[in-house]
Amino acid sequence: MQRRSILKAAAVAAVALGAGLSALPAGAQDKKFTIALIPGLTTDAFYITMHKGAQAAADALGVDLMFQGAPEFNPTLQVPVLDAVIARGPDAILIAPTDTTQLIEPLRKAHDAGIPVITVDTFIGNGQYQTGSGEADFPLSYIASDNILGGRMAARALGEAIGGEGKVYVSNVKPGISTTDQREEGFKLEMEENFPNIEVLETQFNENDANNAASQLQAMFARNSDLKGVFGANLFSALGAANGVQQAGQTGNIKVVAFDAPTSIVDNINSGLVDVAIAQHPAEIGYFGVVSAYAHLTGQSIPTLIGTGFTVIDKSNISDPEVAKYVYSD
Ligand code: T6T
Repeated sequence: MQRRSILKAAAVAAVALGAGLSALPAGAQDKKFTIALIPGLTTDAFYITMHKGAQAAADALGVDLMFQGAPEFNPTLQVPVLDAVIARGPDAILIAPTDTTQLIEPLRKAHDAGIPVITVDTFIGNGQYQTGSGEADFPLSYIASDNILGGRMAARALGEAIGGEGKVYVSNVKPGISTTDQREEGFKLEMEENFPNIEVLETQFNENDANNAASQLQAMFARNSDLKGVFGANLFSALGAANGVQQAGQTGNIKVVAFDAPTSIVDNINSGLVDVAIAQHPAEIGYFGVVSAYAHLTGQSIPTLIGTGFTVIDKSNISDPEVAKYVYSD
């Protein structure tokens, strides 16, 4: 290995290990790379936090980071943003695809143009990349939470909160989103396997609109006066479901387990409206997204899958700074 490659490899490894390296060794980088990050939508605390993590890695590596996205979580709005980014010719694209199938062909254009693609948070196809199948396996890596596990964790928290029996449902965004589909799948599997006395009612899809989620909660309660709990499968689903519980005057009677941890959900934990929040680590996703793209661009091989962690937040630990640091940035 040439001396320069060794220096580059060392720099990437040091950053990946969080060694706090702020500048690369002289001459370690010949070209200033531009990496684009396309979130699911721009105004969501989850992606705002991911952007911060990505920026931290970009600053450490001397990379230009471009953050461009749509105002809603919607493939019809995301594809033109992607096309515009491809036209600007970045060195790599990190993207949270808003649909498992509708983003395949638009992303293939980037791949065909020689722009490496890494998906963050969500995946396309079945999320198994570089398998040689040719079926949407062209992204280099998928960097995200384990969403099946997260759904199982939510089911355990809700199952325990309601004492192992009664009716619950999942407030979800819409089918076709890898993350929220998997959370629902994990939630249902866990309920089926370990909570035989809990009935999971039909999922309510809110199109990522908290107002819809709130109205649906009230309609579900009107039809099921013995409703015991709800799992909000992402930030807007959880916020809306919690608001619905409050509007129905059922705080504490209908338990809420939230996926994601914006400050508003933390307020709801403090007030007793939400029992548990499963915080993802979006800053980690953004950080390792940029580090992985950089590693690839400088000739290193990268893992096809990088799993990031969760922090379970409830009233008992929310004031611990080691837990509070996982609350998302607004
Ligand atoms: O839950 C996150 C993200 O993981 C999901 O893919 C879409 O919704 C969020 O951005 C929260 O709003």
